[in-house]
Amino acid sequence: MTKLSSEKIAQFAQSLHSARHSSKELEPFSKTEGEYSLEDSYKIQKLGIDLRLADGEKIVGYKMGLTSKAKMDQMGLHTPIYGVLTDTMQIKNTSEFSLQERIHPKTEPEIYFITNQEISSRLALEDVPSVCDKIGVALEILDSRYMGFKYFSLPDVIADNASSSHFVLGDFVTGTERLDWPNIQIELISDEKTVEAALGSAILGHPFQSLCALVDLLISDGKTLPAGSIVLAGAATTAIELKAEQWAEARLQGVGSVSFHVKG
Ligand code: OOG
Ligand code: MG
Repeated sequence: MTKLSSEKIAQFAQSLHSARHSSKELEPFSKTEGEYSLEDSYKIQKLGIDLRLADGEKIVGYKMGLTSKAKMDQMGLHTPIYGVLTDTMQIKNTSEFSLQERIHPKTEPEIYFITNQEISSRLALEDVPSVCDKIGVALEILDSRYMGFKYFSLPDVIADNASSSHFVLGDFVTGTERLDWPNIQIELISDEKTVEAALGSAILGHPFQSLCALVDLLISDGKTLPAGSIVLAGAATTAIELKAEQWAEARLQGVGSVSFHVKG
């Protein structure tokens, strides 16, 4: 396995940042450099986020990725990962999303959490409701900076901030409301037709497990999860490509819905 120099790490972070701004696809680094470590890939991700912070963006939370079998199989990668969410990635519920300046965007249904306190130690599943003000339904818009949105290794996708582009938060319940989360139905709807559906248990056996897994990953990196963080649990179904004039919607049984309209 190649150990990347700090110059290479900075260069990759800059290439991904420029690719996002210019909507140009890159060769995955593992194709040109060979295998590199997860540790190096999170360093690239962090430098990429530092570039966004230098542009005036603010961190608002995290996204978990590859937390369901459907997503793992779609991407051919089988380990949960995380990425960082910033304020400029958020778009309003029911608003327009332009395809201009994107590479090959997709959307997928998500469950989100908003934390009500800093979390600095391991979290048990049953403690999740008490540390969340809101648990709701979201749509994530993904856009990989790599060729054809495919053929990448796990470090490549981590370096690319887990293919994040934008996200939309929709209806929610308060953390204290009791719902049968593993048996809740999640649907992805395109132009009023259900195109993907799954149960909450598709996400690591229980959607709350995703928040626990994020906390574990952050703690092992010496970080904590701040109060007020938005966390996306990872999609329970595969993602679909966006097309001009499409209405994309996600529905979470007993919770509500979220949508956006695609402009060409
Ligand atoms: C990686 C991001 C995965 C999810 O919800 O599983 C993700 C990708 O699909 O390119 O966001
Ligand atoms: Mg996702």
